[in-house]
Amino acid sequence: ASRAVLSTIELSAKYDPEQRRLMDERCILIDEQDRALGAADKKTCHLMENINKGLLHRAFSAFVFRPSDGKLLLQQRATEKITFPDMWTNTCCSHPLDDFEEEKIEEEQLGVRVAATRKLEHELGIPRSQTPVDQFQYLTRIHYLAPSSGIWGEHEVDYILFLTADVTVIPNLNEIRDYKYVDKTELQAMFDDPANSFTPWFKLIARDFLFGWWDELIKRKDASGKVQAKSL
Ligand code: DMA
Ligand code: MN
Repeated sequence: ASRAVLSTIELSAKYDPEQRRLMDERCILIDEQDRALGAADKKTCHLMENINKGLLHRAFSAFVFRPSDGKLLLQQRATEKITFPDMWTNTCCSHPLDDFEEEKIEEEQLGVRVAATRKLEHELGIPRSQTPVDQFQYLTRIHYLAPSSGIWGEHEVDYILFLTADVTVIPNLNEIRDYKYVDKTELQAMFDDPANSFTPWFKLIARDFLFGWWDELIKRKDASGKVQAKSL
């Protein structure tokens, strides 16, 4: 997509002021081979009008598992979120930013690892010391497109990161409404209950990858109790 043809809008006062401010963050633009092309603000990147012209950016989805029982930490997005409000989803998703030199480093997925550590602290209040960048296991990256409501949507190459760690959660209520730990059976029961809504990427990752990887995670629990995920 050429920058010249991109659309923008004025964010109305109906949106939460903090979430409006965060729309000024600068995402990393990429091509379909995940090669960096430049940067654009988060607002521009998430307008369906631009996504329909091919605009694509880099993202991550982090999944934190509790070592003692292998349960996955889920979050419910805050009502204040501009995209996909109130939906249940994996532990934390966001974008490596062009605003930070470290988050642009591609070797060993360092940029997305640093961004995951930053956002686990911002959204869930998890101290950075509990999420060292080298402890994340990189599984794969997926290219997906999903409309949200109204003018908004997602179009990303999403890096999937697993972390098995004991974490202290102090929720940032501007970002998340609720959180809970679930095992596979409990997650399936949540999916089966029509009262719950889920983000499209979490449904996709759960269907195609998560349930299989989760088995590996549990099987590979070694004598020390440390859980290892299989990298594909
Ligand atoms: C964006 O997540 C990333 C993915 C993988 C959908 P998000 O909307 O939670 O990001 P942010 O909270 O930074 O806007
Ligand atoms: Mn995005």
